[in-house]
Amino acid sequence: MVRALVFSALVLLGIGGCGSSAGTSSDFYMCATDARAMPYQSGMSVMSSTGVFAVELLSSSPGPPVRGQNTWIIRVDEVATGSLLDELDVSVTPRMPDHPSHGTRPVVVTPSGPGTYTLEPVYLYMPGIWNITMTIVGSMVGTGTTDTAVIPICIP
Ligand SMILES: [Cu+2]
Repeated sequence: MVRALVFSALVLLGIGGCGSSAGTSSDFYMCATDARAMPYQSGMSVMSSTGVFAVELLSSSPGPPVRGQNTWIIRVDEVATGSLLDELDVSVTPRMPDHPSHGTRPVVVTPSGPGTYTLEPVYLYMPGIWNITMTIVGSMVGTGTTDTAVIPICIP
């Protein structure tokens, strides 16, 4: 009996750690009230941190992204020239800013057209805010440029 109670308490703590900070009894994360997220829209775009690259999220499948497995297609261009950039070295790391202790499955990046890359799996297995960080290395830009871009997505 004592054992069962301890187990229940641990389970509740576990759920609390990934649930809404608003303290509701719902198991849906309150995406609408979290100002850190960008609402998903196909074609949404972000600038890399020093403004060299623009990254457009052409599509998420499913879209909006769901809890679990997603496939993303992004397109990268050079802001200064508007050129689509092929042959970039793109690596992708999804992390939850509220849960520094875990990541997720490795994301495989596959070139799939002019300036276009397929990201799979984008495995967002918990509700809450995920920062999808893309580290982009462009040896053809300037004398070689590395920059990062982040798409913040909320999973309900
Ligand atoms: Cu988490």
